[in-house]
Amino acid sequence: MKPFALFALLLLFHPALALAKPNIVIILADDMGYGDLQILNAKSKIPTPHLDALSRSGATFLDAHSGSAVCTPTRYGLLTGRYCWRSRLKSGVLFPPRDKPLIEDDRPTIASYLKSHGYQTAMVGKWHLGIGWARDGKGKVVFDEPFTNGPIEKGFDQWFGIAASLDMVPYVYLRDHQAVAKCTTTQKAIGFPKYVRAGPRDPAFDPGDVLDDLATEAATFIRKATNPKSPATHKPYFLYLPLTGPHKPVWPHERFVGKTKLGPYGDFVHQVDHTVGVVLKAIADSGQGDNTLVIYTSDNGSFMYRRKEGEKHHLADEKSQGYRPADHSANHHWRGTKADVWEGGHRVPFFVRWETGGIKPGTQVSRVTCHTDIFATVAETVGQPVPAGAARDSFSFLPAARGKAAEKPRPGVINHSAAGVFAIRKGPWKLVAGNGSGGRQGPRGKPFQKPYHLYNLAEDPGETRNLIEQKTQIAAQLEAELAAIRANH
Ligand SMILES: [Ca+2]
Repeated sequence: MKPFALFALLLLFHPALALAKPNIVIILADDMGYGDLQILNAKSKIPTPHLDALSRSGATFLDAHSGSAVCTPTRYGLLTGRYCWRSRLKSGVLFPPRDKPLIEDDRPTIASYLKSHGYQTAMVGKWHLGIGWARDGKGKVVFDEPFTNGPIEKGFDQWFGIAASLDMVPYVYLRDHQAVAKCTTTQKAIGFPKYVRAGPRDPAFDPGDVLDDLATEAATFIRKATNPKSPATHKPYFLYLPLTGPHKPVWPHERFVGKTKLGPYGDFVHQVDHTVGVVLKAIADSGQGDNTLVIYTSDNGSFMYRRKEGEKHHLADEKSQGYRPADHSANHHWRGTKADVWEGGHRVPFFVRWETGGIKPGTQVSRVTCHTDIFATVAETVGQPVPAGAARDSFSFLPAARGKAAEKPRPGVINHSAAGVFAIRKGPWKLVAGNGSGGRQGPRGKPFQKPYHLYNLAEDPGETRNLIEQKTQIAAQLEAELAAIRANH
């Protein structure tokens, strides 16, 4: 045999040699705030050792943003590299089973892209992008029958998880194209913290077990995908792991209850950290951890409010959905909360680790980044181009994670609130094209209603001094760029 042919054969059959492309793991927490993590908020009393260690072992993006301040649109933007406000969903989230699948039929996703480049692709966790449920003769959704147009149709070889948020129907696990059990009971509505809506439920489904079940499923997938005896092992893997917490229901497993002094929410954040630790251990145990790109982030800010002295708060009454700043600042010093166009709505934890990819431990990145950028980053990681017309709002942050300057500046990052208020970020400047939060904090205001807001986040991170009257030229430039990005389909 000629030496070249022998080398080619070795590449084919020797997993360590053939695995030039890295494994890719994206872990997306649900509603975890920037201030929930000790590595980002030194005053936080919630132990988050696994996430703190992940941050230290790679690049920490200090100015990263979810594509939206709520669940569904962020997930659309992350998976497609395209802002969700370009889709049919202009505000709010999908509600199952009413709403039809959101990702357009021919739209590439990170999963379909990686599958086309030879990856094993798995999703474990919360979908919340709509499912094509089966319907009876009267058009009523039947959760027990096989469904279509879920994660499998969007590029995942396999899926285990839940349809939408953990406080939404149906309360049953779904695997690939079918529920794992029948919903033979009805869940009654429960108030905060264990908030759930009423609806169909598998009697064996326990919200307190979900984070553990997702961790077990993810670890099992990683073990199988990297098993040297498996015929698929020569393929790298992609795991998308959207966790269900610390979103409501705030329902920590009993072994975490009381582990922090910050009530159920603190205990639940601590459990999310533990859950990530289980998955990181599986990655390390696979022996392929160094060549695994791990991205950890959250889909929007925390829903916990700031309480003033004298107001009800979570430590005095766990039914209260807010902390006094002296106890905990779930969204750190950022203004507002989940759903808002203010920083608290979408400034999120963002850690990127890839040791053999040249990302050095302890790297801190100040570049403004958005979840939509993950698609182009993944493409650069794999070394293959983004398909024509795909991921139009995606700009690779891999050079920044490697501590290098980008070849060209990123266009402004668009922030979008639950009610559809736009903002644009460029350098230190943020223009809000509306007259309020567009979310939960008052005044809520309306999209494109004046007076607009302009802030210099370098000098005023808390968005307290509106400079719209003083800096008219900067405001006009940002307004023009926002209009150009929105018009450029
Ligand atoms: Ca969320």
